[in-house]
Amino acid sequence: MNEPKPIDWSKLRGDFPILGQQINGHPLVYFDNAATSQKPRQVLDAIRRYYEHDNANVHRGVHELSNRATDAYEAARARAAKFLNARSPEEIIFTRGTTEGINLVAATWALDHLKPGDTILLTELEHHSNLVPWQMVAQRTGAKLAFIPITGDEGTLDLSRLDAQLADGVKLLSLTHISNSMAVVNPVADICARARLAGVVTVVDAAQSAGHLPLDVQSIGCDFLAFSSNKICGPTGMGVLYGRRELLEKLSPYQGGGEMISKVEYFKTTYNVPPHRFEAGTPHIEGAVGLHAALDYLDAIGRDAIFRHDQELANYAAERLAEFKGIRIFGPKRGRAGLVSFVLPNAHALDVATMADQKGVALRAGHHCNQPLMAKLGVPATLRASFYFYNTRAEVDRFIEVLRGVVKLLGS
Ligand code: C6P
Repeated sequence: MNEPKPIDWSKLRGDFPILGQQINGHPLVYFDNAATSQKPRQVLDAIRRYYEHDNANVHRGVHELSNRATDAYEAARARAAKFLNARSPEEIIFTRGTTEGINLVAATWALDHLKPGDTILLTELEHHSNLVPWQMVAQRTGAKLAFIPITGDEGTLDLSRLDAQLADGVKLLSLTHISNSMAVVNPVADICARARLAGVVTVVDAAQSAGHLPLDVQSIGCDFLAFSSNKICGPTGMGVLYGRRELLEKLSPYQGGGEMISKVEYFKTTYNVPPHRFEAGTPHIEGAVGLHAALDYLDAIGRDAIFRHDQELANYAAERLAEFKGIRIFGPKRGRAGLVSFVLPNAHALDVATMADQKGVALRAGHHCNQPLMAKLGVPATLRASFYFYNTRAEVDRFIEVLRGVVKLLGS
């Protein structure tokens, strides 16, 4: 077998104009990638090219520019289908991001199907975007919520009772692939297989996994999967919802308006076929163009290699952080995804992040939209460093050096 060609990570870093700058007189160390990633020139150029040459509205015109815009938009859909190994582009709905993707399933499948006594199964790891929409559905339908528990500070799921939980009136299971606070990678293929055996519809929140490891919706076996473009080198305000064709065909529309119809009369409307039925109004065309470029960019590197790179940085950061006395590091000891959350003794996370920023290090501090999880862990907030393929070991060393200075100043 041929050895894979070694990747020149520092050359890739050169594709990101934003990373070369100084912040507060220090070189920028950008460790907030789980919130949003930076964008390579290739994505910025694709958006610029689109506006300079092809800009028009889609699916409506008979003129050349409209045809080009439509082609670009639909080519992005086909590219997203390939990225996820969906069976066809018709299974790809463009959204504003993961949050809207999950809300779309909640507002359509869940409101159509759930009734009092049914259960929606989630995990204790979920981001508010994969919790609040289900609370709203529960309030409206009379369904109840149940949670797969986690095991302490490692945050891995306790799946020992999963089959019994699934058998207890569960109609829908929605779970994150990678936890944005705990760096846990959930075994989604195994969990979805068990859910399918129990006749349960599955939703995977891939916000933290889509740009970090290979994703194959057919081998995961989920019914729906959502991700955001902004976390994977693409533009903000753009996202993808994959839905299994058999389900999409039977789904009620999400919002009403242009594009989602096939015939409108004053008192009734016949709806368009999926995926257009779920995309009312003028879509985020340049978002699709930029996302297309981002998917090409990531796949030219290889998501396996990206995962190994990010994981190695996260392991190294966790190892170096363990040098701090009294530190509490969250997440699994083995198999951590590319981020690390931690709490320093006697130091408020926000103070630490603000002081680190003075030295050019961008961290995130807070509950990371995981308030129930933070309550479960008994902390108001954590500090989080999250990595991407353009980050380096030298940046981790710089982060540790800055953190040492902060701890010394705070006397913690
Ligand atoms: N997390 C962070 O951790 P949107 O805002 O729709 O692009 O993504 C929401 C979302 C859903 N699920 C998970 C697991 C997530 O991590 C996120 C976004 C960001 O910094 C913002 S809180």
